[in-house]
Amino acid sequence: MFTLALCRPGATCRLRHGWDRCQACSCRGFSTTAGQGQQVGLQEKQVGADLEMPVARREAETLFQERPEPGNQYLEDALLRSYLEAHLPPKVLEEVSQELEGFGNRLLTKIGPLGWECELNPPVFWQYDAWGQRVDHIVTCSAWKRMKEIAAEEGLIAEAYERRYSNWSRVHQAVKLYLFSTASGGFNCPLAMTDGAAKVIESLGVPASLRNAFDRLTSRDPRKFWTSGQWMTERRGGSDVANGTETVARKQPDGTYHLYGFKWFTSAADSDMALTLARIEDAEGRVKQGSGGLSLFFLRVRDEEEKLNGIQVQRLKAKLGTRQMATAELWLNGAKAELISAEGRGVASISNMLNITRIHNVIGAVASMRRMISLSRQYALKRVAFGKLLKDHPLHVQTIARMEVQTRGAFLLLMEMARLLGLAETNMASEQDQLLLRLLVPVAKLYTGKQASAVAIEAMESFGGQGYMEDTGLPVIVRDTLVLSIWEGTTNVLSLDVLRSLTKSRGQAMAVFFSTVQNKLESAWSSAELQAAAQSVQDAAGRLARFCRGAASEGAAPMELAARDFSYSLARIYAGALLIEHAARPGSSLLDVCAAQRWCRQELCPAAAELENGSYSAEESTLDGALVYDGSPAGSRL
Ligand code: UCC
Repeated sequence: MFTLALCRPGATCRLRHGWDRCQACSCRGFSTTAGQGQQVGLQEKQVGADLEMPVARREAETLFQERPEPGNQYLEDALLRSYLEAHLPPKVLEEVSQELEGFGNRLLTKIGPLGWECELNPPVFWQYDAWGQRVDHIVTCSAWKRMKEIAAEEGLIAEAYERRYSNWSRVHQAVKLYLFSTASGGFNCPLAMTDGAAKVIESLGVPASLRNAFDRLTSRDPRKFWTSGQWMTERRGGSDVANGTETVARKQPDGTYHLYGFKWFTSAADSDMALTLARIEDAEGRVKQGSGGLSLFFLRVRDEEEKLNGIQVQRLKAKLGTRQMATAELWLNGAKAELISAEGRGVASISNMLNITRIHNVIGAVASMRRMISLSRQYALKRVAFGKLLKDHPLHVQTIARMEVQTRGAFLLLMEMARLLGLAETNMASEQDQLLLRLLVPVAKLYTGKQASAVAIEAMESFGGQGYMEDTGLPVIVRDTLVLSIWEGTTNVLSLDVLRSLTKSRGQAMAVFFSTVQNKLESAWSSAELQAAAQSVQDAAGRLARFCRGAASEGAAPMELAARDFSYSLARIYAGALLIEHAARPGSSLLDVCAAQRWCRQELCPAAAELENGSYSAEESTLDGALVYDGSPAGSRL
């Protein structure tokens, strides 16, 4: 329902602009929002005045609504600040908070507008120059280039490798990336891979031949800073890398290799270097198939004269989202590369990169959720419907509150991974910590990827039709969020990775999981407010333990069918324990307690619930097939 009112002179207009665009308008218009503290009654008087305008004139006026205007993201994020206060040593907290406040201001005033510019000026591909020469030039906008400089200046990668805050450096870096993510104009993607490449090189002990690359990937100097690609996907396999990779590597007399093949998706194709997989040919030109035939290579994308290194760009991908960032199809036609893993250990080596980019994926997911909720919450303070502000409609507020609970659980999962990674990188992690981290990365990636899509779409809906309008910037966040459950491993592929991590640890990872959950609940048992929530988590953990024992006796097939529900159970139980732990700390807020209680009211162990429903039986699986293929003679299984 619209109320009609005069637009304030000088009020901002969102037409053809993002949230932070034009200051030029001073028009009369239809207002459907009330400024903070503004009374609806005043608007109604104005309605009368507007109605006296000639109808034709009124129709020509601008629709005017006040935009939601979140402020400094760091200062406005109560959960983030309380997490840092609870965990960081006081001296580190003081320094980090100061830096984050400044960064929050820079995001608001400088980086956010640049991010929007990246969206408005996506990369373009020039295959030929005016004179018919093939140039394969990916042209990016000046804002994108500036983002790269800012990433270096802010130490968005360097922070993790300098370790100036010892084991807390990863938490610090994760928080900066989280704040940066939705303002970054897609630059969070190359940063994820840059971090992953630095991690791989560091885990190799930074060999002399890779020293220059490592120093550049982790540099704070914008003139030196490099970004990296991660070229894993080929036409026959995005998920099934082991069987889908066709690229071959031919050894050269100088010990380097030339790569020949076709990379089907290469994100941030304007990067300076890449890590990629290929099969080494033997003297007879044969290659070994499967995972054991894959090795990991380092290559520069261009040489010192900016000429492509035996690479041809076939085209840029037409994507649903992340359009600010160039994703390309690349022919490798003799690209000079260096072997950096043991032969046949390519997948295991690149998994160091994968685990980092998966953590970045979680960062992106939590950041999107947080951003969408901030905008939605702000809007609810201004938008009037049915005679009152949205914030005064309990159903609307309940919807935002449910998103908030989801976001809080996801945020604490993220911080937990960053904390464990920080311990691992400063030799302070126990074997148990490392097993837990290996397990939590795919769990958090798959769970938050799905949550983020759901929350982003729900939050978009909270703006009504406005949420669907391109120039509000909201659809951009939604589009860019939808990829998070796909790239870096889909939900099902990651569910299987969860099983891989359990099998590899011979069940130890589960034991660590259960004991850690128990420890986190410890402080809640004496709290009248949190006892029931803690009991729910404990019960769910008990059901999951029984589920595991049953699955162990039944073999791999039912476990594969249960993999997704099983992973969701791990995520919900662990996030529940984290929320409770956070709420049970001295000085916690009512909201911390309330979020923990509400999280724990959902089904925390869907694997056990689905097992009780018979979902993983052989009959159900046959029926699944029938449901999908019934009526299709080619596919029918009955
Ligand atoms: O590149 C992409 C987009 C880039 C954009 C990045 C931006 C993201 C951040 C965004 C910010 C907002 S997308 C392409 C990504 N591709 C994938 O994620 C691949 C998905 N597929 C898988 O993850 C599969 O599970 C594979 C490829 C890992 C399966 O390979 P294999 O060879 O069949 O698997 P195996 O044989 O089980 O594992 C081989 C070895 C084993 O070690 P060993 O031999 O010692 O037992 C495994 O334990 O690799 C080890 N391994 C791992 N180790 C496999 N996965 C892992 C892991 N995650 N961690 C540790």
